[in-house]
Amino acid sequence: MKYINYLKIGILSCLLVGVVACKHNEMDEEDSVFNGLEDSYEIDRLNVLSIPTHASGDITWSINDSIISKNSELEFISATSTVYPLTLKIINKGNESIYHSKIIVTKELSPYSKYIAEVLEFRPAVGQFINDTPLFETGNTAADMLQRAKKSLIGPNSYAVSLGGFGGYVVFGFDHTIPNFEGRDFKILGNAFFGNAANDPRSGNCEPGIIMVAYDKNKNGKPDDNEWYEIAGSEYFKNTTIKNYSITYFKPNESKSPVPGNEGWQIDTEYIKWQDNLGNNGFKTKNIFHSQSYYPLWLSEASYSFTGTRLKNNYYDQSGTGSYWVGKSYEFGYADNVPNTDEASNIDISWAVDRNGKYVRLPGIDFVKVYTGINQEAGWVGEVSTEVAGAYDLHFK
Ligand SMILES: [Ca+2]
Ligand SMILES: [Ca+2]
Ligand SMILES: [Ca+2]
Repeated sequence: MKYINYLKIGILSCLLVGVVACKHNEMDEEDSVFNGLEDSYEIDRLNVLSIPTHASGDITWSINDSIISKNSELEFISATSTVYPLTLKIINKGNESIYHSKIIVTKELSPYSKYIAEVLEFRPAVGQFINDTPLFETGNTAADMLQRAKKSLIGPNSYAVSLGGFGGYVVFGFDHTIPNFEGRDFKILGNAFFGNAANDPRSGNCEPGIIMVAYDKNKNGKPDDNEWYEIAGSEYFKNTTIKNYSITYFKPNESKSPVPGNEGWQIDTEYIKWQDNLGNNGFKTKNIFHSQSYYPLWLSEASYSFTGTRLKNNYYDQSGTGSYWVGKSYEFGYADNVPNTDEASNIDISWAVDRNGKYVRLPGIDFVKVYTGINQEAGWVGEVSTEVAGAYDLHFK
């Protein structure tokens, strides 16, 4: 009996200790005392330094006389290696506390590249340049095709990969964080050009792709699902733009009898079946200019799908006879939408929005995804398909 009593008391006191410890932790989190800054912080240039304080109240981070943040966690990035004097002021319940430190920004040991450093995913939709740009050879796997995309896109001498029709995408990254400074921050290269005979001077071969950006906030070297944001281009808030548009493409039977159309360029008007989440379906046409399969031959699936933001069709038949199709460029915020020399091919990270369309303030970005934003066949010109031919950091020196 005695033994059992002791045991009971033992358990009871453990429980009490547990409850007290638990209470204590809750108090710590609610009224956590900020213990001040380190004497100094060190970070390579073009990397984000995060200094969380968990402090509440009116918080001001400044360098000399410039306020750089009002958040409880400072996220700081510099393009140059230098030392910054850092001041943190916290006003809480009438008490003002001031902390001083410095940020030592060092230069990276092996030099960074301003261009794409890594391609993480390459998954094009169907299209007339699929299996061609980049080239598919018998036996190639998805991994081989990713390798081809890397060869095309990494570094300064990059060239185009085609993303096919709506949804087809590529994901790439940089070897440093592209900082979100004042104005536009990075450029995506494409093969768009304006047509000499186009009535609208900013029309021609313009095939806008949606741009998404990821800031590697948890610093694990990967773009996690909750780190992606869409760049809200000029069409984002318009009611002609369809969010969460989904499309499925079905693998064609390449040996079936073709259904030629009335136009001489139409080899098979019932070539690749597609359906979307709005109840529409149809076929992609095979044309005389491209005879290879338009379905990625490295995919074994009988169908595959994409979801994203769909822009209003931008191509129209200017001639009225089907001979001259032109694509109208959108004002800003898309890939392969204007010539590479045009300011509209430059992107501001401040245009990033979350899933609810609310602007987010990112210190910089590490990864970019581009996908074709149009689901349209432009006569003999074929499907509207975004090409990506490289990208670079506009701030990099
Ligand atoms: Ca910016
Ligand atoms: Ca991450
Ligand atoms: Ca293009």
